[in-house]
Amino acid sequence: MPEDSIAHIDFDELNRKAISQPLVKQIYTADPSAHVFNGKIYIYPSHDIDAGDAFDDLGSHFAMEDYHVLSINHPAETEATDHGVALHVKDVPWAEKQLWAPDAAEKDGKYYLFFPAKGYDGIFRIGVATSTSPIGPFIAQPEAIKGSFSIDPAVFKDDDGQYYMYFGGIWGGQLQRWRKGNFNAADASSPFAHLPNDDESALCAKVARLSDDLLAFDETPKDVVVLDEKGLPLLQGDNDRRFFEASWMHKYKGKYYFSYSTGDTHYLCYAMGDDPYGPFTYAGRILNPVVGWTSHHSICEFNGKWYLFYHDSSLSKGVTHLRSVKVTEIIYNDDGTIQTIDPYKV
Ligand code: FUB
Repeated sequence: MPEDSIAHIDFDELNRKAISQPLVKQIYTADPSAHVFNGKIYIYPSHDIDAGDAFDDLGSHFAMEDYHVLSINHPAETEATDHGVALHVKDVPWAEKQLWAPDAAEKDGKYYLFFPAKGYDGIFRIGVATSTSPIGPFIAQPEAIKGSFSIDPAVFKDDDGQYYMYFGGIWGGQLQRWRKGNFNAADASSPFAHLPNDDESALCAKVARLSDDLLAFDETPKDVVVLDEKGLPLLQGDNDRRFFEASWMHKYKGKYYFSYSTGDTHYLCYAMGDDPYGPFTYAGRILNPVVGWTSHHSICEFNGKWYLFYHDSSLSKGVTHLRSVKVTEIIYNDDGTIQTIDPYKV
């Protein structure tokens, strides 16, 4: 739900209608990436703060400085444990600001926090930090991942033990500036410069297999192509369905589900495929718009049920950059499609 349409919302009423409540209320959190490690659910969110930056279409108001890890023992728990600061931007040598949506992975008892941040050159890249504990503290690598760019890393471990990173985001996420392989700094203040025309194929999220130590790309990132019902790539002008940001990958009954946010139309959508590289065919909406401009999620299995971790701005009464993470169950239809969730009961 865009910010300009919140003026008349009765937030007490909205919170009564909400299908779930914030998992933490003492801090603002967003972009929740949930994983089950050692039988417990760990949530890796952005830590939203009000740094005083004005709203703009580049997302300058998302000026986050650190990450906290949250945990719950079961999705029915109403209050998550906040494990405190796991990584601060001042401890990331290459990063200046804007710690946006992170993700985490575990391999051989070691934990990896993947995160985007803007460097001192104003360019978003993706870094990695490691820890012996799922709650950190995490120690950042001295440099961003070589060949990385843009935002919103999501790391998926396939059944064969290979790890893949899905990433990217348009507008303030700068993906459109990398269309020719190098960062295009022209028209720096415009979130729309360098986007394809509406009748051209939409910009795609990217996917790259990770190296064995999970600290590097093992290949040049490839396009995550989403096809329409005719087998044609979605068009850039198809704002209700095309990729904007917030990639996630999960596997259900042997199918790969690539899910993402449509950004300016505020949907969480998904597309299905038979291979981690795609192509994927658009399959529908997972979540209708929430209060707040952004929508961002993860999907996680726990004890045989599937859950959507998402956020909204209901606790802050609609402030775009002060969001709260929530969880609700996902229901699959027999054909593998996902039932669309309304975040507020009608
Ligand atoms: O939290 C900052 C940015 O907002 C994320 O990186 C995007 O996915 C959007 O949720």
